[in-house]
Amino acid sequence: MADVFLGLGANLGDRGATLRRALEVLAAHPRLRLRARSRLRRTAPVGGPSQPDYANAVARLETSLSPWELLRWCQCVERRFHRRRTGRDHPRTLDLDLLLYGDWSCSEPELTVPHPRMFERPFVTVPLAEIVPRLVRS
Ligand code: A4P
Ligand code: MG
Repeated sequence: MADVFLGLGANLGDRGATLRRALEVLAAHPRLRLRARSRLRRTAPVGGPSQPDYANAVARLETSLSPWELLRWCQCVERRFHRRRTGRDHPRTLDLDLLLYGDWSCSEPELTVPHPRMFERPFVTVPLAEIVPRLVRS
């Protein structure tokens, strides 16, 4: 079983309801178990065009899915919440980022883990520190 961290973000539609429901849908996979989730936070958008504020959260899961299987499952859940890919950093109903997958690493364009920008972004580090204080130095 791998110890996995996912970043969740939404800035279109009912952001809070989407993140809560998305976590339920994600964790309903028979090979995934939700271990911890941060509170939802409202955050100002970083990068991209002018767009609404985000709701962000981080979740810790345990899984027997491979990293690539987990990426595909995340993309499937994004589609279920009507995610449309209009461009990088554009507003979205749901974004699921694979932040960490145990101590595994990969730098393919389709899957870069650890997520390359995670430690620069307070909308990731703040909720991450809430659930695993030792992972993030303050
Ligand atoms: N991909 C590569 N590595 C990963 C990974 N570790 N996890 C690939 C998930 N996907 C990964 O993703 C584009 C491609 O990245 C996918 O095909 C996947 O195979 P995407 O979700 O379509 O595009 P994106 O999310 O716009 O791009 P990216 O690079 O993931 O952006 P980020 O880093 O997710 O940033 N401001 C606030 N306040 N809160 C936010 O949540 N999010 C972003 C997007 C910008 N500003 C934000 C927030
Ligand atoms: Mg993304």
